Amino acid sequence: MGISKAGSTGQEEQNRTAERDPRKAWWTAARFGMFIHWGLYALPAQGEWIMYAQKTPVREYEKLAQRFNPTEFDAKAWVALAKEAGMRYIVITAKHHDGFAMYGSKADPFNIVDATPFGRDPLKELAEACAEAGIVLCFYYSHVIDWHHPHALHKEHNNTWDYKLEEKRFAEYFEGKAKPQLKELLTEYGRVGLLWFDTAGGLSEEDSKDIVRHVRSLQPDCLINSRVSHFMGMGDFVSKGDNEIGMSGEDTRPWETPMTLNQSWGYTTKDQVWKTADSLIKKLVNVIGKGGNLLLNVGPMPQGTIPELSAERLREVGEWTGRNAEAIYGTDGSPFPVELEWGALTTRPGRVYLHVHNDKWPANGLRLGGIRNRVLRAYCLADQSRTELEFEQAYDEELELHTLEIRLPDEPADQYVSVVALELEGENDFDRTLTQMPDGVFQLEVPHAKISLVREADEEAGIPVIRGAEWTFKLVKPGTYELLLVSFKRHDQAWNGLYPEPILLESAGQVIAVDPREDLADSDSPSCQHPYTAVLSRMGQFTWDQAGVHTLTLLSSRLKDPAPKFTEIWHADAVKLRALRLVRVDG
Ligand code: FHN
Repeated sequence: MGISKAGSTGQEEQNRTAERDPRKAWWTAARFGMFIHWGLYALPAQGEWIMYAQKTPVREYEKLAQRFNPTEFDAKAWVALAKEAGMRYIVITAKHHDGFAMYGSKADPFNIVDATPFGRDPLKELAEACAEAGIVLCFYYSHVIDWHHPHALHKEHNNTWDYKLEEKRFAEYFEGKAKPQLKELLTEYGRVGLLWFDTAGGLSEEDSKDIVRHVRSLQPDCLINSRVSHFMGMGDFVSKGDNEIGMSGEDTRPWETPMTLNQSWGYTTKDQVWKTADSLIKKLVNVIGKGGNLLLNVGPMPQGTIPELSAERLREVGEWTGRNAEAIYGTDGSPFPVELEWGALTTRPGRVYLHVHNDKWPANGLRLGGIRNRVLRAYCLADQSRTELEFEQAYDEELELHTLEIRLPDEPADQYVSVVALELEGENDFDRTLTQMPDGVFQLEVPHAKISLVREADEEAGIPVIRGAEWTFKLVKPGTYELLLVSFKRHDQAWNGLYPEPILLESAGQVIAVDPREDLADSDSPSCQHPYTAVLSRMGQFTWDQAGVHTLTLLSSRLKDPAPKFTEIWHADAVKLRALRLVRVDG
């Protein structure tokens, strides 16, 4: 018996060997960064889309600049807060969609130095403070949307109240403002770690490549995020959708999740839905456990300070990251292609770190499959005295499975998430096949399936393209399992119609066809959040009498082309088919 890799896509293997590009090494090691959305929109305090939402005429919006005087801005204090939180880089909006440059731009007078009573250049001050503190400074630049410039042209979100679409000449904006401003940012602020582009809707492939070339010619080591273009594969790393946490094995390139602390980016007094430190830490470990970075946002106020509700959360997260730095920075994600019900897992040579959620603390011990090395020692990272934990390793010859059982202390050792460190003998040697963990639910995630085309679309008959996902997996505990479809549903969508036809499941001669319903909402999922909710749909039951390797197929029109040429991140899907969860009926 034996399966060579997770599913049969080879995706996980690609991840492991993916991109050991030295240009990206600082970024992949950093794991945690601060996003800052700050601009004139802080004054009306209703988020960064206020100009568009209210169709504020350019001449009116410009008046905000006359009142923008953030005298309490202290670059060192911002950088110190990022550092205290455990963040290793800062990405700040040099220019957002309103077209206002938050630095002294010679290319366009609509900027903080020339148009406000403040007259200072916060990006210069941040560049100095970052260099001093060893934090990498990076810039967000809205390269397509610009509601101030008469010739900026986006696929959808344009200033049509001041300017006529048909009179727009995109090149005048692109060559006259966007590229010159990027040149300023890349030549006057020292090393720029990365440029974070956004909302590329409508940008041609040629113009996207032009921007990439432009950046590379000015600072070859400056990284570029994927939102520079909607054509796949551009840039150095993938920015997931806003607040979107990927599935294990989903991305073959380094990736990050841009995330809000509440539900907004720019400062707003309206949104008071704040994530707790507990939930932030769980999301952080979920992201790094899948090998990603977390870029967590703050929206500073008009006077130049970071809202205290944000700062206090970041400080609390920082206490945790400080104690657990070893398990965060420079680590790799989990080698096991499964969501772990009790938390997350990171590794580095000779070490495995188990990030166990305190509210799932397994009083009767934690069991894990797949570590082939001999474990030398186990202890809680937060335990200063490093008291050794008892553990036992075993090998099941029939199943070809290495297992480890650790006896944990009665009480969690840290706040919110407690990290258990394992010291390994020799080079890390993990079983990366899709194998059921000894405890908890077992999820078959879509990226670990082999996706194939089952039926072409018939547009006339209104039949969508149907794809099949086939998982090959090792079941450790035979028995009867309840099957739950895991979907992420956008908050503004009604469920009806999201799955246009019944989903077909087949394994070991058992077949089920079900119209998925919105049976349960998993509101506490660390891998999901606003604007999505994790929804579970009961699909029925399958019984597997034998442990060992099985296959399961799922047919649905909601399965995506695994290698699209183009994607429109802006139009985030109404529903994302994430996984099939297997829950053992008899415990
Ligand atoms: O429209 C922007 C939004 O204002 C914010 O900057 C986010 C951050 O990822 N990006 C765009 C929407 O995806």
